[in-house]
Amino acid sequence: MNILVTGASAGFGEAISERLCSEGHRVFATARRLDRLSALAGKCGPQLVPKTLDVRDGARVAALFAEIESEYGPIDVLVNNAGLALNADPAYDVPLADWEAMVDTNIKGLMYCTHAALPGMVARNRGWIFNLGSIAGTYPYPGGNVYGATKAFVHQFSLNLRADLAGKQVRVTSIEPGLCGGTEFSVTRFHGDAERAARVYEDATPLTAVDIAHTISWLLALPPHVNINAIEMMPTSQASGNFNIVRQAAPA
Ligand code: NDP
Ligand code: 8X3
Repeated sequence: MNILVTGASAGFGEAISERLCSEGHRVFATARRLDRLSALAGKCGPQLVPKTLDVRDGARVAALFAEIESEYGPIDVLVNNAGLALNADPAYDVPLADWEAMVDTNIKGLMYCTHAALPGMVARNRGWIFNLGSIAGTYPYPGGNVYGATKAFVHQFSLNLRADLAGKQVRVTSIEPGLCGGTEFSVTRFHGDAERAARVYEDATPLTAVDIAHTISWLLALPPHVNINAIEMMPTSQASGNFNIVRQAAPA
């Protein structure tokens, strides 16, 4: 199959691309850092086709999808993985630019890629879109503010797509992991503070990018009449917690 993965230069996207190449698919590995995609191509061989893409650029998304389809044929599977969290401070302390970057990437970028791929999938009555959501889209936590809200969008958008696609062979799955280490996610979130990022995973045995790649590979093996709407994944070291109660004097 022809599979396009966004955010393939690191973390989940890199592991997903590598895994799907090893299973015989042609993978269009996209991200902004071409040097990292080229290194991945060196590892995976000619089945991995690196392409530069900033998902925030809607015109470039449309042009790249059209270019790939005319050269290689239709995209059968889209993995909307590119995304980021910026900042874990309380909402009232976060620069607006961080919120905008998350909305532009996690919501608008995912929307542009879906808009470019979906009509062809419907016309061919064949396709699968995987969207990377997060447990942050379901469970609020301090500092989750706009990041969690963008992932709530991913969850609901995925379900709404299926509502429009009922009866068609176009599948949509929202993959919603919890704590997952070994990627650039937390370093990006903490604006390059690697020590603080490492503390997030200390003694926790988090999920890994390979676990996410394994899940997509397993889903792809399901029979054609099965659509998994959403998958919530956590390491065994994590579970949903209690509501927060701040014990203090009653407000005046
Ligand atoms: P990483 O930071 O390791 O990788 C993010 C990828 O997204 C990189 O390849 C980066 O590439 C790409 N990217 C970022 N911005 C853009 C952009 N504007 N255009 C194109 N590509 C972009 O993160 P993870 O692999 O950990 O996360 C992947 C996805 O999974 C994200 O959507 C994240 O929100 C979600 N997720 C992560 C969890 C975790 O704990 N790690 C848990 C739950 C969900 P480049 O910089 O080269 O463009
Ligand atoms: C990443 C998981 O819990 O850091 O989406 O928000 S979490």
